[in-house]
Amino acid sequence: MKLHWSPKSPYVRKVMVCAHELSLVAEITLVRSVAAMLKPNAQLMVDNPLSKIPTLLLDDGTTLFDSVVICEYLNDLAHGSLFPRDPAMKLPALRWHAFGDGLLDALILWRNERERTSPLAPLLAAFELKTRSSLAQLDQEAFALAQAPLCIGQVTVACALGYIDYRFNDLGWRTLAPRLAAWHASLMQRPSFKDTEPVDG
Ligand SMILES: N[C@@H](CCC(=O)N[C@@H](CS)C(=O)NCC(=O)O)C(=O)O
Repeated sequence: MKLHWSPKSPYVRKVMVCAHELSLVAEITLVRSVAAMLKPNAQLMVDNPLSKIPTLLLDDGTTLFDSVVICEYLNDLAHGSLFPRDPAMKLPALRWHAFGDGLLDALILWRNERERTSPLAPLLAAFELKTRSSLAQLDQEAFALAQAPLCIGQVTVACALGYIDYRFNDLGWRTLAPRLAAWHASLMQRPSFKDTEPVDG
């Protein structure tokens, strides 16, 4: 399998955390691919017309995207438990996944806007408000996040928090969400998260 990959992308990180947790890292060849909203990547678009990473190429030529599809594929391949089947576990897992991905989507748009020459102030304010509200809500869910077996939900929420550390360090999110910060700190002890911390390059 080949993965269009970057060490900076939080969506790629989701896939790599799952690959570590499922002992599949050795099966994946990483292809460093640059994906930027304003610069469609012709080589990447051969495999994914949306020019987004992560994109996974299987040995039979099949291509898979986006991140959650790849994560579920890897989970099935390894007969893992990152996508619970029991409805009592499945719905919270999918909700946390949607929450984490939605937060990531807002953070990426916030960063794009912030980097424009003349950013729209109301848009910046809206993204900040959504981020702060999400952190407050997730802080209330920290105990549940800690109690539930590790699944795609916690992986995604943790990757969103890692992206805040990487790109929005000045937000001081740990002060806003101390219980969430404690849960995050204990999760970061896992090799799957330690080995996938975002880095420039
Ligand atoms: N929903 C997608 C989001 C992937 C995504 O937006 N990745 C960014 C990199 S962090 C990207 O490829 N951006 C390029 C673009 O939007 O053109 C997923 O979960 O895989």
